[in-house]
Amino acid sequence: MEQQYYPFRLEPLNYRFNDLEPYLDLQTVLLHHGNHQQHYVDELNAAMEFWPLYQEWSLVQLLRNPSQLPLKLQIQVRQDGGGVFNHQFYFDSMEPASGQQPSPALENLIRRNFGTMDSFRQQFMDAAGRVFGSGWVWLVADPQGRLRIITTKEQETPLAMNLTPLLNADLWEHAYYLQYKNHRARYLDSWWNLINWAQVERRYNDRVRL
Ligand code: MN3
Repeated sequence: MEQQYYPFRLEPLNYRFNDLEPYLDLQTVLLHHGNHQQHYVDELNAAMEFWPLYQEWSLVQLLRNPSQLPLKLQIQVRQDGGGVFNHQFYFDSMEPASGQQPSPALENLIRRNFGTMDSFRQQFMDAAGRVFGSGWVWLVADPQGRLRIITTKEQETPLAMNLTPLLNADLWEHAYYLQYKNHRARYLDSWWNLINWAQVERRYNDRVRL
């Protein structure tokens, strides 16, 4: 993700709204990007408008250093800044399904950390299943380059935890309810087909520059 600064804007998708079908349908993607993500952008801009001192900070910088912000702004950055970052990261983590697989290098990395690809997938899905209410499941790298699976509540991000996000899945009901109703696990099984593994690998290799 490029560094982004106030005033923030809704980043366009790298694909057409119906390109993720049949795994994510047109209506779901349209609503999620055009309404939900746009809402976070608007709310963040509305909050930042009153804090010229922090308008020079990039979105990542704001999210990495919440304790340096005034309390009122801190809360809004966590909610709306987190919402902007998490959604953009999510949409950037997907691509139209074409049977893409992790490269041998990425697969080795995943095997070193989780045993097998199947075990990684199982652990990721189990973690997602344990999230009660709204939140996110993430693959992250710690400062030593080790991979971990974590979950966050609401719009919290791994950035404030000194972790580098590599992949995330939105577990809020709006991410899947139109198409999958209450079947979160079925949505995640479908979503797995859309993972942009090259992007995940790029993020891992770029992490020192974030
Ligand atoms: Mn969402």
